[in-house]
Amino acid sequence: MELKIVEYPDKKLKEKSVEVKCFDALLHKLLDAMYPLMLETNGIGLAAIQVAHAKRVLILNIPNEDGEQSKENLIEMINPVLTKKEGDAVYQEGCLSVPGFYEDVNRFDTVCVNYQDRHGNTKILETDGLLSIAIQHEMDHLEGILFIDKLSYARRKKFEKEYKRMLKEKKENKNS
Ligand code: QAP
Ligand code: CO
Repeated sequence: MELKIVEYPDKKLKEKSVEVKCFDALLHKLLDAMYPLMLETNGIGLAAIQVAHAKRVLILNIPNEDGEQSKENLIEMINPVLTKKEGDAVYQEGCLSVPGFYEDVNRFDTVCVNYQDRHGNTKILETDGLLSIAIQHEMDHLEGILFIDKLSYARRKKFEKEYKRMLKEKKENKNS
């Protein structure tokens, strides 16, 4: 399966993803193609809408103490639902769909998430720290929400200015 990352300001990223009902080979193919792409692009989390598939699917792979990612730590979540959100956390986030921009975002500290694995088995995970932030970030993608949508008016303005400049520079590099 040939996948590529959809980047802001592509309107595709605003789409609401739909529930997965078929835990079939096609779903497995999508998941299997998302993981290597996420590693190649230096991501720790990726939602299916970021590769133009509007399904309630996301993957997470938090690096270990040595900063290394491994398939053993890969989490695949289908149809995730938050059942608990507690405390406050601020984390400087980035996104593969908004390359080169990072900003502080307010999140919950601890979450409990119910989801299904690739076979349709129900799972429950309660977590905090980076994994909790990543889950909240990726679940926002399923609703068509980006981390830049959660910034204050002033910070959003700063983003638009910086990002436009970045896109312009990219274009100029291409044309020269
Ligand atoms: C979401 O984000 C996330 O700008 C995953 O040039 C963010 O993997 C989870 C990335 C913060 C937890 C905390 C971003 C790679 C990767 C870039 C990512 C870039 C290259 C972002
Ligand atoms: Co993202």
